[in-house]
Amino acid sequence: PKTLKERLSELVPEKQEEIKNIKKEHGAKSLGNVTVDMAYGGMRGIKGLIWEGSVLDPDEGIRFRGYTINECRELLPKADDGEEPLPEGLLWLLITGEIPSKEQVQALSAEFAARSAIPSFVEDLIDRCPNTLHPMSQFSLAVTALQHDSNFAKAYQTGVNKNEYWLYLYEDAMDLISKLPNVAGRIYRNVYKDGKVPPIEPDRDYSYNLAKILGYSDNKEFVELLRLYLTIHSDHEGGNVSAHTTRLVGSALSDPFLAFSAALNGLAGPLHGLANQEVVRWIFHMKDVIGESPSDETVKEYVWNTLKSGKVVPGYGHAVLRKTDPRYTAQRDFALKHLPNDPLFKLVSQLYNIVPGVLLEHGRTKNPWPNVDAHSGVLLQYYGLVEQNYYTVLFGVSRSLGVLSQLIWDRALGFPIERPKSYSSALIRKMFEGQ
Ligand code: AMX
Repeated sequence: PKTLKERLSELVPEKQEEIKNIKKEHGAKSLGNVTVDMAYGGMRGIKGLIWEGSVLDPDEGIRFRGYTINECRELLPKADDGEEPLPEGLLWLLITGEIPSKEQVQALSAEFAARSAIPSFVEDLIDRCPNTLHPMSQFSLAVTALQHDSNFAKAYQTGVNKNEYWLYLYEDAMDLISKLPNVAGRIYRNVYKDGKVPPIEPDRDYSYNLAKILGYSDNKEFVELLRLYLTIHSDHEGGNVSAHTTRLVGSALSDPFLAFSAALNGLAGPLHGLANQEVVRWIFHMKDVIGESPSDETVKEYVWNTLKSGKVVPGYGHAVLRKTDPRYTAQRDFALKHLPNDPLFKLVSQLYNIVPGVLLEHGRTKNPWPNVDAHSGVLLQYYGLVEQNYYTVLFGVSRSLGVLSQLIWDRALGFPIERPKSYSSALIRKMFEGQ
């Protein structure tokens, strides 16, 4: 069977041709109106990006290359000992639009393991970080440092033809994804354990190896959880902060290491990826204040108190989604199957019954339903990975799959440097009030 790079090499010219035709046929057509409110409002609703890997429907949720999360769970190849999809297969799907064979996915697992070593100066850099430095900051630092070995940056310096950019981009993307378990695992071991990092096993899948480095691979259910986790956090179309940052920074022809470390800095914000940490912190605080098995009434009061003190309810709301996030539902399914009686899961379920009603009554948020981050922490807690400040690092490992898939295409399709137009408020007044 073909390797991923071989298949991609066939697809690139086809896709280039397709885009040329789309632009020729539809290039002058409008995707919608841009209002002053949109310009002030975080560009919400402006359709101004092309993103091939996934599209987010407000009601239905994400589809990866046209496949829902449930379809991916069913169709993507599994490990011999597992039922959840292997994220390697999702990467293949995101890059090519095709469901790979089990053999092709196994080849990717082996390739990731073979490329996984990180330079010793990056190990030293991570080891020198104080344990008080947030794991996401350490993660971003280390990814920036991996830039040292960027194929793309080197090729650019030697004056490679721009038609070949994507080939180097591809190598960097594969290197970066492969090295993330060693980076993320080392941070975890340093900050929370004894600093000893076990080796990657060349014949095991990516999620198993990440679980191993973290110290949880003896638990098959945890490995399964990681397979699901890494699959569903990978991509959420192009406008979210981490995806858009990767695109934006990469468009300056900064290499994938620089683009992805910038994305991690955005993922580290509490309104984006850090929400998974914040959810657990918020629930623990709730337990401290109102006890382990609170009544619905006291939970409701706690949620109201959060809102009244001018804070967000973490894990709820979304800029695009208007229904329960299918990534939430997939994790809830997992919990119902593997930890139905866990007390923390019961609290998460109780919140699911109560928070949307409160947010609706509060009347501000456009979407009262839970997002992916409302559920991920409770699963990790159950298996003993209790250090919530670490959770966004796992989100980051997964997000690499989606954003780097697209970055390869950005260069293959010759997307230009991003440079939207801005106005000042003074100019807005002048434009619409005259004078
Ligand atoms: N709790 C309280 N208020 C909320 C809220 C929540 N969960 N979600 C939205 N709101 C408020 C907004 O702060 C805003 O208030 P304002 O009018 O006073 O400025 C108002 O409702 C309207 O916001 P919106 O249009 O519904 O949302 P948005 O597109 O501006 O923001 C998001 C989306 C996710 C940032 C927001 O819902 C939020 O802050 N949620 C909590 C944090 C969170 O879970 N983030 C993770 C999202 C998923 C991810 O990226 N990983």
